Amino acid sequence: MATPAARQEQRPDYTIDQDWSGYTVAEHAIWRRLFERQSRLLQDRATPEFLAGIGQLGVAAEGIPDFRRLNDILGRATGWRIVAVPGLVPDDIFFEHLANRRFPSTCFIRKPEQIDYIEEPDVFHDVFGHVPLLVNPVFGDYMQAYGAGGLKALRLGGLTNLARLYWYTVEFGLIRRPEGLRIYGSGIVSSAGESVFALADPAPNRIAFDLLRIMRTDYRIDDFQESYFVIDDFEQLFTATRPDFTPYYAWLKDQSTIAAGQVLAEDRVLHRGTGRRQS
Ligand code: HBI
Ligand code: FE
Repeated sequence: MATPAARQEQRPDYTIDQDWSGYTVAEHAIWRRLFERQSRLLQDRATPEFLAGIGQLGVAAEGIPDFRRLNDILGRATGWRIVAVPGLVPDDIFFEHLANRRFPSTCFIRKPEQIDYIEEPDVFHDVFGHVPLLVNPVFGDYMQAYGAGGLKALRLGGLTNLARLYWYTVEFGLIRRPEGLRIYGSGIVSSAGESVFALADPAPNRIAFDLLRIMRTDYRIDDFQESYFVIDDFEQLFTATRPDFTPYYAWLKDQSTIAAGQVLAEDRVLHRGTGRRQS
């Protein structure tokens, strides 16, 4: 077992060692329980790119993955790499990692009593939720561009706006597929309850992706989302974020904030939510 000192040694970029051999049998069992439940739920709910990523990262089925083994696969696929961090890191550090194709992941796993809900991201959210799509070249490029855009947003006072984009795409995004709506957001794919709710419940709005509209929209951190935004494909995300955001931030400064559950006359609405939670 690793000494506590080895766990706490943190570098200036906030990275630590994962200390993979320090996980207990019980911790690996929690991962497997979450992994098996989500794999089953997501079979006909997650976007095929996500399921393909899970397939490529096969080692993740056995227990909490060793980041070194995942990085061999991920590095060969898209040049992305997972780095271990102790928890949420400051925005500038987070963006700097993404801009260099490093995904910061927490190491700890939730306790058995937190199996259905945990406020802070744990290793299951960070790895199962985020890493499979980093195997996808277009999505990987979007994440890197987001990191570079984040560093710029910090200089331009646009962080609140840009964080909403991350929330409604990377964390809670839906995608339109020929076979129907599918999930790609990591906050959804790592949650059993929201995997069902986001696609099937009549309560939330499902609105077509609109960059500036999303950057004006508040979000909920304490419950399932009241609105989901739907992209056509990952190219749409990457293309929408290619322009210089400087004029966007200037414009957004004078715009009112849109409430999380609000629908606008100009929205392209795929499903108008009933607003009442059914589940
Ligand atoms: N740190 N480890 C970690 N994971 C995150 O998702 C994260 C973070 N720091 C900041 C942050 N996210 C957000 O504030 C940005 O997406 C805006
Ligand atoms: Fe996340």
